[in-house]
Amino acid sequence: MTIIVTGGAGFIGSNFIFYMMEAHPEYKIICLDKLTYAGNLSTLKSVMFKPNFRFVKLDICDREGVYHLFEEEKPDMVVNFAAESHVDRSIEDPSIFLQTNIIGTSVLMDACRKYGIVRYHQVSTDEVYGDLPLDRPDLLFTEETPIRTSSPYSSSKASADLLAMAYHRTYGLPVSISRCSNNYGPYQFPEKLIPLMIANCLSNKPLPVYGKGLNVRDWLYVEDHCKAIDLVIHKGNVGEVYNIGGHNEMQNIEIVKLICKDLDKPESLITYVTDRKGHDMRYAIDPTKIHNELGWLPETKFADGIEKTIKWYLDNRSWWGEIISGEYQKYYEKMYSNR
Ligand code: NAD
Ligand code: TDX
Repeated sequence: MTIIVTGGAGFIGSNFIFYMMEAHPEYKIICLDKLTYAGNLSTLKSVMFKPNFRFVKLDICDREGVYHLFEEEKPDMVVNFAAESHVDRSIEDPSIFLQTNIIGTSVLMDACRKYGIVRYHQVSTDEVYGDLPLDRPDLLFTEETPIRTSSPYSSSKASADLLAMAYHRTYGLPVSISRCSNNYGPYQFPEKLIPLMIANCLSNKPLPVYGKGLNVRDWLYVEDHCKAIDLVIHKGNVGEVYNIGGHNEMQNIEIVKLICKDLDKPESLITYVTDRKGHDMRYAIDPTKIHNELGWLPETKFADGIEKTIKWYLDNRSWWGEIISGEYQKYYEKMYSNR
């Protein structure tokens, strides 16, 4: 079995590669990644020279390059993680989100049609369902919840999902889609809530909480997400959507306070800043379908997952230290100074 994993130099894609190379040592894994600001080749150093692994620097929008790779490798499956993934960046400038997340997805699926494939899997997000009110804890996103997006990011992801379903219906492409809640764990880029707060705490910098910090996210440890995708691509039905979530809703402010406590830093570092435009209030996934059909359940308790994550950032300062000392500085200044 040969699997192309796109976006494998990013957060979830790299964790998926590590997971798959352990779980299926007989598979060949090809990582296709453009190495944008969010992709980091050093993340893959432990697998880079394994005989059943290949890294290819390529943009998923590059049709000729993608077709050439398919011709060479004849993959059995494609798992598409490649995306522009940060909501705040999409609010600043949507264009690259439309290019990579929509056009890139169509190029990959065209290659799958042209060369034949047993499965194309689209890694999507709970953000395609919009948000839920804070005062209705009984409401959860199911696979039947209508698409109702808020940000350019979520709109681009929803567009890709619609295209994937259309390729299944029109061309019979064996497509599956998973929509996951917020992930956390090792190798997450420090622009996202949890690693940003850990990195700022460790540098005694202010902790910028948007609005009142009451927004709720449903946190899932990244390895549990990887296990779910492994199940969906092997045992899930084509033409189906599977929601993946941790049943672990928490307010942003609770998370930030917990990180302060764990790192023994004062809560006085917390600074309330101007809210994100169009900020979704609450996400909460109902994972009943994947549980009933494929037997998946999240295995990592939040208390254990966050402890492992904080320890990872403490033990791997050079990984994120390099990132925050480069281009990222300019981004941070632009997004957070005078906010
Ligand atoms: P990430 O930003 O950490 O990584 C994205 C990777 O894609 C990077 O390695 C980047 O170089 C690569 N990439 C970007 N544009 C590319 C292009 N045009 N061609 C090839 N490679 C390109 O993202 P992540 O957090 O690991 O998310 C991975 C996927 O999971 C995304 O599709 C995202 O929408 C989805 N998702 C993420 C979360 C989360 O909590 N992080 C939750 C649900 C779904
Ligand atoms: O500095 C911050 N302060 C803050 O209060 C940042 C970066 C975030 N926040 C808030 C905004 C959100 O309510 O924390 C929450 C989480 O923010 P992000 O880490 O940016 O994640 P989110 O916007 O929820 O989206 C994530 O989950 C779904 C991923 O980035 C997406 O790729 C995924 O689809």
